[in-house]
Amino acid sequence: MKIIVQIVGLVSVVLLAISILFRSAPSLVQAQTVVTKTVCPVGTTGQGGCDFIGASGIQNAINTIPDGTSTNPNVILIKKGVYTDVQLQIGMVANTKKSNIRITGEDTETVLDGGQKGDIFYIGFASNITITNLTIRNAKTYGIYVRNDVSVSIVRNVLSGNSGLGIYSVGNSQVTVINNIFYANGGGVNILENAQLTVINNIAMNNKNGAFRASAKERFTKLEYNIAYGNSADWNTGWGEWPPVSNKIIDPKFVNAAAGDLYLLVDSPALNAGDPTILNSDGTKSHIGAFGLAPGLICGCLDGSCSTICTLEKFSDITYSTPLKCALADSLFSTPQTNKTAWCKAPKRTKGDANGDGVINMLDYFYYVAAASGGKIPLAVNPDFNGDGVVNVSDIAIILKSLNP
Ligand SMILES: [Ca+2]
Ligand SMILES: [Ca+2]
Repeated sequence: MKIIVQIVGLVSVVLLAISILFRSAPSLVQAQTVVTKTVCPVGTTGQGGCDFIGASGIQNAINTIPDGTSTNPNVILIKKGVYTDVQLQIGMVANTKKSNIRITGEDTETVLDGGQKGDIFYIGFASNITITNLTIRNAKTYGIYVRNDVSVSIVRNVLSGNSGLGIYSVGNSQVTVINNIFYANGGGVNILENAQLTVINNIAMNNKNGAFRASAKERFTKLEYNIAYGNSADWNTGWGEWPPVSNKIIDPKFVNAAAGDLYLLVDSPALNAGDPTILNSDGTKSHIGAFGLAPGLICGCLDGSCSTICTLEKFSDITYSTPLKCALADSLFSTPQTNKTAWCKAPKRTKGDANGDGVINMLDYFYYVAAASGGKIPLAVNPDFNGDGVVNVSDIAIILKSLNP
C-alpha cells in the first residue's frame, strides 16, 4: 500500500512537471520569434516577395517594424543593390524611440547612396540598434549621425565619400564601431559632448580630416587594433601616450581602394591582425577592416615572399623564415631570375627539392653545393630551403634530413 502511494505520488510529480513544460513551451517559442522586414531595390520585378521597395521602403520598414528584444532583435534586411537619395531617420523624438533592431545589408553589396543631400542615417532616440553589412556613401553631411540617447553598434560597413564624417555623435550616446572601413570621407569618426565610443578593428584611409577622434580622451571606452593611413590627422594629439599601441599608421594594402576593391592583399598588415577576442567566420583571429584576403588570389611570389595561400611542406623541427622568401641574388644566375612564383608552387622545396620536380635527390644536393660555392644555377632552381633569401649552411641541414631520413 505504501509503495502504491509512493508510485502515485511519483506519477503526479512527473505529470506536474510535464504540464509545466507544456505550459511554458508556447512562451519560449514566442520569445524567439524574430520579425524580419525585407526591402528590395527599385527595379525588382513586382514586389518580388519583398515587404518594401527602394529608399523610401527602407524608411517605411524602420517606421513600421516593432521593437524586438535585446537578445532577439527584429531585422530589416536590405537586399543587395544600389539605393539612391537615401536619407533615413530613426527615432526623431523621444516618443518614437526604436529599440532592438538590426539593419543589415548583404555583404556590403547593399549600397545606400545619399546623393550629397543630407545624412544617410540620422538616429535621434534609439537603443540596441545594429547597422551592418552596408556600403554607406555620398552623404552631404554624415554617413551616420547619432544624437541624444542612443546605443548603436556599427559593424562591418564601408563608409566612403561622405562629405562630413563617416560617423558623428553628440549627446550622451553609446557608439560601438567594429570592423568598418572609412575611405575618402570628410573624416572617419568624431565624437563630441558625452558620447562614449568603442572603436575596434577599423581601417580609416584617405579621409580629409582625421581618422578616429573625440572631444576628450575619456570619450573612448576603447580604441584598439585600428589602422589609419593617408588621413590628414589620424588621432587626437596632446593626450600623452595616445593612441594605444595596438593602433597603427600603416598602408593596409587593399587590392584597389580607389576602384572600390577593399579586399586585402596577401602581404596586408590587416590580415589576422585584429582583436584576438574577435574571430573570423573560419575561427582564425579577426582581420582589421571589413574583408579578408581577396578571393581568387593564386599561390605566387609577391614582394619577395610566397603568398600565405601557397602550400609548402615543412619539417616540424626546422625553423623556417616567416614569411617564406622567394627572392635570391641575381648573381646566382646567368640571367635575372624569373621563376619566383614557380618556386612558391614547389611544395617540397622546403624539404630540399631545389629544382621543384617533386623529388629530393643528389641532383638537388648538387644544386645546393653549386650555389653555396658561388657557381651559377639554372633559373628553375632555388636551393634556399629555409626561405631566408640566401643559400648557406642553414639550408644543408634540410636537404640532408631528406636524403638521410
Ligand atoms: Ca628535385
Ligand atoms: Ca637559406
